Amino acid sequence: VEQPRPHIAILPSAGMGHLTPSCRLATTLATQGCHVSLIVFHPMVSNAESNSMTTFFSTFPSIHPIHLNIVPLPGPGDPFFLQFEAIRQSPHLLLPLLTSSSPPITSVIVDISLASTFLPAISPTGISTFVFFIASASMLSLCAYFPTHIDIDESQRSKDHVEVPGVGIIPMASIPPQLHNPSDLFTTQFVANGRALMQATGVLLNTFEALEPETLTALNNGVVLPGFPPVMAVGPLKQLPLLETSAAFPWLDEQAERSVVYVNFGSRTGMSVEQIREVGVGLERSGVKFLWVIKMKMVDKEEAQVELEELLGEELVKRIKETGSMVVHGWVEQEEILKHGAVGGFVSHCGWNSVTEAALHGVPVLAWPQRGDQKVNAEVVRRSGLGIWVEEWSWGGEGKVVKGEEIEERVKELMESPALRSSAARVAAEAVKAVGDGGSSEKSLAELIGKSWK
Ligand code: BUP
Repeated sequence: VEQPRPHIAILPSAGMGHLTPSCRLATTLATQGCHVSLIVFHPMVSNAESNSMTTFFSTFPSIHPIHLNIVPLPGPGDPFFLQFEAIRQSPHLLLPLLTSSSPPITSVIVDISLASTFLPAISPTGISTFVFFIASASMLSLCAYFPTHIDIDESQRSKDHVEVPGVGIIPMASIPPQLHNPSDLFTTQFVANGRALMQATGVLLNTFEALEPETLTALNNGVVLPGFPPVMAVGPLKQLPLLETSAAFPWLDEQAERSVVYVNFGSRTGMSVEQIREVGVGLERSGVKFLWVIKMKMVDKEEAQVELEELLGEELVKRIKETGSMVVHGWVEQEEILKHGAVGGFVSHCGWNSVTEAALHGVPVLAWPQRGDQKVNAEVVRRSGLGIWVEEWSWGGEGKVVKGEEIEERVKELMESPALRSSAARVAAEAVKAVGDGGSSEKSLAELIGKSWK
């Protein structure tokens, strides 16, 4: 006789930074014996998303897909935030499927960016709702507390920072730039979702105890916000087994252990051409072999096939080839790279998934946040010992250009510091312990599955 199992539906949001952890959570829960459905809204914004979902469902046939169609909202604006908004307006499409599903759905895990419209819509069905906060615990504390912060009378409230009770001071310069503008679409969603967190049965995080201990304690003890739901740190979530490997690996296989610096500023960088060239100068001057992934556009469909010579200049491209480094203009399988023994450092925008992947594989990080929550994440990187962060370096697209000489110095420090190497290794050991037998993240996962019945 088959044991009864929870049926958990996962509702991700748009963008690889949201889809990737949801897919990882789906397979993790399926491995633990849960029925899992994954809800996908079409059309998707980027090719990376549609390609990854096609591969995902064919690789994991036990995960049940729920496909829904929405009408994209017209611009102007960030295409991913517009997609969040289009999905946020669509709970009515999902509800009939949730309530008629067989076996019956016992709980729904909703991406934070969709919380304020889906939680109240699902609640009357009696199905329990969890929020998947796909960023750091630090960022969760800001999201939870920010509505209280803006409710404080303007004359009483600090203009320089947000002080999150039990967590500390987050300078205004580190919070997502959009939050400085109360009428920005991101800000209105952020505040509404922050308020909605209180309605959840629990909040899931792709982090682990040893990476953000004080923040997790402050959240779970109700210090950040009294009565806050249980926060379950279940990370770092495991990489999905791959069908194909990227072209970079034969090249990596030929490199000496820990000799290569991997450079990737995320899929939505939009770094200026001038800054990209300075990165090239800095990498070259450092004398370290590099694997550098360049993206020019926010959405990969618009990524023109610019010749690297045109972007970086013929001379630099020639020298890169001569010195045996590698530049890729497009998508790579990042975690395959991070776990490769030849990689000794990671220059990263500090998207939260990238941070957790570096943590799991013990790759020291040179943090260079570009936008959104990435400065908050960079602070976690620095505080935990996973890496270094040069706070004065500008956001991407801010206009100020960091010179090649400065980049050179920091890349050398990243690759040569024995203290950094051993502190990153310590973080990795803690990550492995957290997801291992009896580890903190494993226990939180069991707690989530237990609560999914109620
Ligand atoms: Br770029 C890139 N290959 O080339 P984050 C990313 N990834 O596998 P966020 C690749 O996508 P932005 C690539 O390993 C991570 O799992 C990466 O998520 C993978 O970035 C995910 O790091 C990206 O959280 O920013 O915040 O979504 O959209 O700019 O990448």
